[in-house]
Parts: sequence; structure tokens; C-alpha cells
Amino acid sequence: MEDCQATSHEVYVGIGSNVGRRIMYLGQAVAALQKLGDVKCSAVYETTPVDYVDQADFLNMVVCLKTTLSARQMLDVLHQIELSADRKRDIRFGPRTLDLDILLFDDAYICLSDLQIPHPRMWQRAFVLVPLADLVPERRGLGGKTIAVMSQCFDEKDEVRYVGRFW
Ligand code: PH2
Ligand code: MG
Ligand code: MG
Repeated sequence: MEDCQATSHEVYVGIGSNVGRRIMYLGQAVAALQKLGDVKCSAVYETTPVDYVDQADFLNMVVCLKTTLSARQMLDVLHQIELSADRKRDIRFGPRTLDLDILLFDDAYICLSDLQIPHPRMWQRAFVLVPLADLVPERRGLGGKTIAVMSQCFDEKDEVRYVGRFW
């Protein structure tokens, strides 16, 4: 018999907001992702900005989504969700109502001009690895260490403060 089931993918999406009602924007993103498939959410953390430091603190979290969308389709959908939160693209690494980044897509390695998976900066970012460790502490990352171990290897300047579980 022909197999008509579309392949399901496991996608990890990093979510951040540091403009306006941050928790509301995170909630909008979770609701939009829930329409695409089953989701599991990390806790929410308040984090000190990195890369571009002269901006407000972020709320960050990570969502695991099971979906039949391709990585390219996911990227397009994430852009649409950002746009619906009135996201502006002006300063690189600067303030944003909502930022949705594909961190991991199954075990895929993708290197295109506009889509790199795993996310190239995720391994240096406590605001990604700490919430990711809520969902997949034993998964191994760059260099073979577990996400749980990597998430504990940051200085105090990479501040990540637990806020709570909302979803
Ligand atoms: N996102 C950035 C740049 N800096 N800092 C924190 N703490 N959290 C973020 O989500 C973040 C950032 C660009 O995407
Ligand atoms: Mg980002
Ligand atoms: Mg982004």
C-alpha cells in the first residue's frame, strides 16, 4: 500500500521579545505555532541583552514543534508571525517585538544564505541554551557536550533569570 503520510519533523524555535508587552508577544507566537502542530514549551526567562547591549532586557523561551512543514516553509511562517507582531527590521541584534529563530530542524545541517541550521550563534548564547535545556537536556550539541552541560558554562554577564512557566 502506498504511504501517503507526510514526514513529521521536530523543530526547535527560539523566541525573544524586548519591546512592548513582551509576554503577550510570546503568547501570540506560541498560539500561532500551536496551529502548525503539537508544541512543547520551555519556561520563560528574562535575559540581559547580548551582541547589542544598549537595549531593554528580553523575555526568551524555546518551543519544540512537531510539523510536516519543510525548513524553508517554517522560515516563511516564522517571518509571517513576526510581521503580525509588527516586527520592524532596522538595527541588527537590536530591539524587537518578536523574534523567531529556527535553532534545530531534526538533525539537519542546512547552510544557505538566508537559512543556517543549526542556528550558527546558538551555542554561545545562554538565553538559547538555558530554555533549550528545559526541553532536551541530554541532546548533544557542537563539540559533543550535552545541552544541559553547555547551558551551565556561562559567565555571570550572560544573565538568564527564571520567570515562570506559562504554557
Ligand atoms: N536576540 C538578539 C540579540 N541579543 N539578547 C538576548 N538576551 N535575547 C535575545 O533574544 C537576543 C539578544 C538578536 O536576535
Ligand atoms: Mg534572534
Ligand atoms: Mg531572528
